[in-house]
Amino acid sequence: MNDNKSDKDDKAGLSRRGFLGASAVTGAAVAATALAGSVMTRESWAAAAKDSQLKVHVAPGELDEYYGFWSGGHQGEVRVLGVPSMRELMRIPVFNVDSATGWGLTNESKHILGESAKFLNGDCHHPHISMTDGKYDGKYLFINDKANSRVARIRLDIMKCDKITTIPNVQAIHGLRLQKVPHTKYVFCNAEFIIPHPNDGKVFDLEDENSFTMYNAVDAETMEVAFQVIVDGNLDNTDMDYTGRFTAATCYNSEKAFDLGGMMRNERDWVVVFDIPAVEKEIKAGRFITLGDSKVPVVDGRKKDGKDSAVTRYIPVPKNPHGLNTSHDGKYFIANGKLSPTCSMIAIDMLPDLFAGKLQDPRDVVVGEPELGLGPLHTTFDGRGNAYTTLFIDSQVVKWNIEEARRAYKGEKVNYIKQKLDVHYQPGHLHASLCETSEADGKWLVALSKFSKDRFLPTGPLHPENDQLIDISGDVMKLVHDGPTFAEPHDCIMARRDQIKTRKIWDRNDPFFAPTVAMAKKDGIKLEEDNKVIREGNKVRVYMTSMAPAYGLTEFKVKQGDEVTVVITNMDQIEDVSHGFVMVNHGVSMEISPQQTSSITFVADKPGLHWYYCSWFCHALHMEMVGRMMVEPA
Ligand code: CUK
Ligand code: CUA
Ligand code: CA
Repeated sequence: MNDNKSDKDDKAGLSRRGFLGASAVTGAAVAATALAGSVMTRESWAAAAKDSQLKVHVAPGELDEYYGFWSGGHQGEVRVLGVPSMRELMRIPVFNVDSATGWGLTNESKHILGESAKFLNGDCHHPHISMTDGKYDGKYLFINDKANSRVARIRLDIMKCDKITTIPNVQAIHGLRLQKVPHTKYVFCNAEFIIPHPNDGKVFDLEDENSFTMYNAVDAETMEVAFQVIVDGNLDNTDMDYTGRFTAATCYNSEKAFDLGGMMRNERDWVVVFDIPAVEKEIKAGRFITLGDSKVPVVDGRKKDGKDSAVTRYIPVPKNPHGLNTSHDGKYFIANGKLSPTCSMIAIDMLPDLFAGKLQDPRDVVVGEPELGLGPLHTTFDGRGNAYTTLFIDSQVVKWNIEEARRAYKGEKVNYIKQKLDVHYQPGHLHASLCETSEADGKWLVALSKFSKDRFLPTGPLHPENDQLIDISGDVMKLVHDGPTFAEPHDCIMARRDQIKTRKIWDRNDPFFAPTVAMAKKDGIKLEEDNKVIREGNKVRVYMTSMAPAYGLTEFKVKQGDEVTVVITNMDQIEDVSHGFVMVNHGVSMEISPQQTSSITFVADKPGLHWYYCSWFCHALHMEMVGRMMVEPA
């Protein structure tokens, strides 16, 4: 199967064969169920792929059926792809700095980044689209930043980030999901790592009761943190139900350990379930604390002396679970086993009884625990009663029937495994079209594979990842496309193209550049007409318009050491005529799209003549779209 693998790779156990060999041994125990489905060979899926190639091909001039939003992982951006072509349409810089658009350089983006503009890195994992009545409403996309504990919002009408919030008193925002019904009021996000409180360097022990992490809810409109809930253990992934009452999160570090061995000590970790209206009730009743300088209400969701809190329940599941997915029918929270070959199905309709104290054992709500294969990480749904789970170690996607798995748990002899498809290699997330909504349509599935190994032309030691497109519209999964991606999407989300409505040109009243408009107003400037230089001490503001192929000002004069702010308003009204502004040798670059105002501030620290030019090819005379900054020596 892997003819071009070197012996060296095989010895290191890193080849495809090596991985398979390892799983074949340990997989023997689960072989009874594992082999029940149709196992595809390389030959059979190649043949199957041929059939579906026509479906994937989006001919020149045609448009994709779906928008896909891909996390850019530790690269920090969001990428927009068309599905099924898997062509990259756009990049939305968020936690990174982007030289083309000027994200992280312009005043507008720095205003949005706020305090955290000092960080030039990010690590995003989970992009999710806002919902109304359990369906994507196309308004916003939210994404986490694990690296600097932030949550960002992207406006999908302009496909720009418009708000970023740093979550206080926690470290590493990881799992992130949205309220589905009645609409996305809250963005729920997990702080993964346990830290001491206060984290002032006096205590470093994690076993102390003042060491904990928190579950966080951000108001989707204001992007302010609405509340935090202290939990036992740590938090990995999360999702919400379709009633608006419960959310759930996986915990892999119930041990509160700080090393690998310690985190695997317990036979079981848990899924923690939150009763959101109960949290709101606690806050209303004043039963909360605050931490440090933060005003955010904090509710304690930990067990006290073995007794449950008013807002949480802990459901034991096999050790170190990872993904947490709500089935599209709203019936189950599915916790993915990772170290266990199983997924745990939690019946959401039994949770009210669990909270009401009517159940003997929290495990009573686990109504299915199908054995799927090695390393289940994430699960998605096709709207036809099937679930699809990634098997990291087996390098497969396994398709299984949800209700049959429930019946099997009760002892019935049913073969819930429908198919196992090889993917290449080691998949993390997977995502089916519309799968997080009640409209899951079972057409396309993307498996986000962590290793590409031999699938693409070699690119040196650093390899791309491999996002594979799988046709799930029929009874059999068919692999139809390999998509190389740069570091590391983790997760993606797909919406029907009619669910996303974008603007063609900017609205002059757009809040995105409102602070700049306010500044111009103070300076008595009409942005749409004026080409003027305003001086205030050593601060100089250069206002100009742009219209292909010329800037409103082709020269301006400042003094060495001046802090210069260039504000440009693009008066072009024609779709797609974006201009740029680059001041040579000053690290200055930005985008100004039709009807947009953009601004950037820098110090004119070198005397002499300095050219500026337009960086987006806008006109036959684009090269001539230039000007000069003349800096007089101090
Ligand atoms: S996590 Cu990366 S594969 Cu951050 Cu959603 Cu599971
Ligand atoms: Cu304006 Cu190029
Ligand atoms: Ca553990």
